[in-house]
Amino acid sequence: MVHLFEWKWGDIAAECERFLGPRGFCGVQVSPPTDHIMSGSGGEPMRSWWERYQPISYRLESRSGTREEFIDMVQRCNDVGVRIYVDAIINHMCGMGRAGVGIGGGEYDSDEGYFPDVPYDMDNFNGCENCPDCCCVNDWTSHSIVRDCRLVGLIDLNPKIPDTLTKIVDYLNDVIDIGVAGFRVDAAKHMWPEDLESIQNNLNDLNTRWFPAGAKPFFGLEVIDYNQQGEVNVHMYSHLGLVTEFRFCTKVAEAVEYLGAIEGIYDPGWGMLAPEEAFVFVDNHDNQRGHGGGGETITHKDPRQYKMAQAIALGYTYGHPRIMSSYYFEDSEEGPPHEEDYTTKDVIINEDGTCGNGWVCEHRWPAIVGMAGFAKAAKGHDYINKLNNGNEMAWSRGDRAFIAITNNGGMSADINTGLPAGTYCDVITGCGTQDGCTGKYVDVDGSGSAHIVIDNDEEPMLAIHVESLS
Ligand code: LM2
Ligand code: CA
Repeated sequence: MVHLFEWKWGDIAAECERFLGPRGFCGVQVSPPTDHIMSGSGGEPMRSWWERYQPISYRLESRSGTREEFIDMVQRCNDVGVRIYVDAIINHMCGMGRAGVGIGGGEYDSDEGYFPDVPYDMDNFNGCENCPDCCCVNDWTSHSIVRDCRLVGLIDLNPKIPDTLTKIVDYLNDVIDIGVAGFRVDAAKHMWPEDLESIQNNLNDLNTRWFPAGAKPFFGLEVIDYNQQGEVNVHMYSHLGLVTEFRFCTKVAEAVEYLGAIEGIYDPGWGMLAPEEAFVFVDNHDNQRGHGGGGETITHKDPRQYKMAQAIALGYTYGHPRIMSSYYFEDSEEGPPHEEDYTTKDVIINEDGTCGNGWVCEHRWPAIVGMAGFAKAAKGHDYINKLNNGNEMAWSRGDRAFIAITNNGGMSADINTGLPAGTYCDVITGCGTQDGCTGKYVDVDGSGSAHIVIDNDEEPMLAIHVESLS
């Protein structure tokens, strides 16, 4: 899955057809599709990315486009086998003290609980009775304060009220019927697991135009858990879907510094989720800019480390990986690349396949696309250690895939790859074009052995898999 953060629906549709489908990507996480506030009042940043985390209605009109454009994107992506996952903001609406008209035309006044377009009124929200002082989340060890009070002052929905549950379910069913495959649930930690379960129990099956009868939506639940004593933790949600594992970001950063740490990525002692329960990423839209609890995070700003981290995330066996696709930013609050009037700029694709107009498109970096193919080919196949010299590692995934990675400036060794004999294309340096292998060739002999050479310290990996047989 790739998160096309802040992309417009038309650009996503085009990307599904011209790139993601052909390259075997499974799905796209899209930015929140609903009507939202426009930030910029009282000295706050103009049109920040975070305005989309303050919905004011479930009308599908946002900075990314209209309802028609959303529907068109879902259809076109599904038609080429790429699923759409909606970032669902169902814990809250906008911040207190905000009133006006949303980008999609919905009226709102949070202090009055006035969201007529849904419609919601004050009765749909949690009150302040059980939220001492600020009525906000101010005690992370109180699970009820975390769930029932206002996260950074955002008016908090109460899905235990039947009408609130219905409204949330109607919104999710609307996009399910359009053809989305599931959800990333924002701030799931701030919702009671049993409420999420009630929501799930009321959802429609996926649209049978693209999915088998009876298929249920995917859930990726956002729970930030750094193993703090007494706090809400990821295990409380793992029966409801995949759960974000933020400690993976720290672990992968450690592994980039010292490769031998790869085998310690899954650390039950840290309270981490079991591998098959975890939704993982090198960075996400929050921690790449110091939001959402921070932590040491590697981003596109350090390309060498980032490519290594993605090779580990996509090559190792911990969790279900999501790739971040960003826009360039200086300030942590700034919104996507925009025109004078703040409409989001188109994603331009350059001659060489990179993106223009301020879009980073990490998912198009050859080493990362190559590793996405590796992950797909290797999925479900065991990690088999082939070499562990501390800062020089190599492993296979069953007899399907093999990767070598070094932090020693280069590598030259004969290694048993575990793969069938043949000539493979290294997916880090090439492959992936219609004209065949554009990178290094690797000859695997009848015993599975190959001479592995890594000579570019900017991309100190080599990876081959059964689908990169040339
Ligand atoms: C999340 N996790 O549960 C995200 O990790 C987090 O980044 C989101 O906050 C949060 N949920 C709500 O969806 C982001 C951003 C905040 C921003 C909120 C709402 O990190 O800074 O808060 O979205 O847009 C902003 C202002 C904040 C203000 C709040 C309410 O930055 O100062 O609080 O709006 O008006 C008074
Ligand atoms: Ca809540």
